[in-house]
Amino acid sequence: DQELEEVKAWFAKGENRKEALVPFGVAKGKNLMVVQLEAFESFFINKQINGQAITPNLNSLIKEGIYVENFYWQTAQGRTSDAEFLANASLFPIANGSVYQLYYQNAFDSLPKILKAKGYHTFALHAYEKSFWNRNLMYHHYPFDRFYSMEDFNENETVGWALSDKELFLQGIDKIKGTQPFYSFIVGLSSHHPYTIQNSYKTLKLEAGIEIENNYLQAIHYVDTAIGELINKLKVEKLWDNTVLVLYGDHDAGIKFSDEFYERLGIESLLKSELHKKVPLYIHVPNINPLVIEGVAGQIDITPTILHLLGMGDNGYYVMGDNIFTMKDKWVVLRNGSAISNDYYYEAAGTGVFADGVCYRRKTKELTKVTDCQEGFKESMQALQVSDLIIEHNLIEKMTK
Ligand code: GP9
Repeated sequence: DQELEEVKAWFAKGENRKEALVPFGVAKGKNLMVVQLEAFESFFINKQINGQAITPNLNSLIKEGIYVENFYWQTAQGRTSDAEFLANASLFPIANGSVYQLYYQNAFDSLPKILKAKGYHTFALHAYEKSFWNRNLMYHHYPFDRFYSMEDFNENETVGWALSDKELFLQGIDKIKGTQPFYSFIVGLSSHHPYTIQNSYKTLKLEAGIEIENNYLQAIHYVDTAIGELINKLKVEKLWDNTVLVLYGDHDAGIKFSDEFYERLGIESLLKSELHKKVPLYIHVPNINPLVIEGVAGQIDITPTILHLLGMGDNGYYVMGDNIFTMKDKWVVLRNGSAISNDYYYEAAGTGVFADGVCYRRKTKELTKVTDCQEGFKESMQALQVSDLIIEHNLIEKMTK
């Protein structure tokens, strides 16, 4: 009972719909397509190598839509499945193992569940073995009405591990376009470690370098090309003007990049651990002005942000993230106890290169006392504990009975 009260108190904070950067309900009734991109960091966005843009399509999209510049992945051991969970259930992943495997039968106020109750058709699409990360059970439970896995696609083109992201997007849109309004959650795979895509898909001209670094750039560039195909298809199918499209990266590349690599990309940052905790978040909302959001945010904020756009709000739902459009300042808490605010970056002891942890001012990169950070995020850190209580004791089921 005590734990239940603790969790209820946390949710009593309510939501703030005033002074939103984008009006509440601006995309009411529109379709929703959320695309999770594999190992897709953000440091290469708007960067060139040998005079070639690494992500030309994403660079153009950002100029026309909403882009969250300081967006962080919050995954743990469940990697891709954790990112899916953060985005769809707006709770933290567990510290050990994956919610998808250990707690898939729990009750969640998930995005597909909320949207289904409002009349949306819900689809999940990932062209790999359906039982990987226990997706077949978890997707059914979320619930998605239909999960299109590897066996449902024409496997006419392989890039990396499986069907190319381009074919996943093109065939995927053909599967869902007839049933609107839809929420389609698409999980890409072409840029999976070790990034060895087939030679004919490596279209960047690169000088010899460390193989995995070059392969990573080629795979990212390929995925960007597939994003271009996705946008084109949405336009051809007349979906672009009635669909909210969300693109985000699931987690880092897991590569220890060389100094030479940073030089080639013109990246000078001395403290690189923060750089690799960032993934992109791009949102296309039909008929709104472009917007770049500088404030920090994380994957847990995706569902409340979408609910704002669709005019539903997150009031009354057990989602722990914040609506990006009304956030003032916050600490984005990472699963390993590190945290980032607009002013500070804190890396927990032993989680990166600093044995005792590190705290610095993000604008000046000036190192400061670790306690300066710890003082600021005390309350925010409680979120990890609240999320763990919810998941370990299946509290949403108890609270919604
Ligand atoms: C496979 C893919 C694996 O379905 O999701 O991703 P991972 O968790 O290994 O990054």
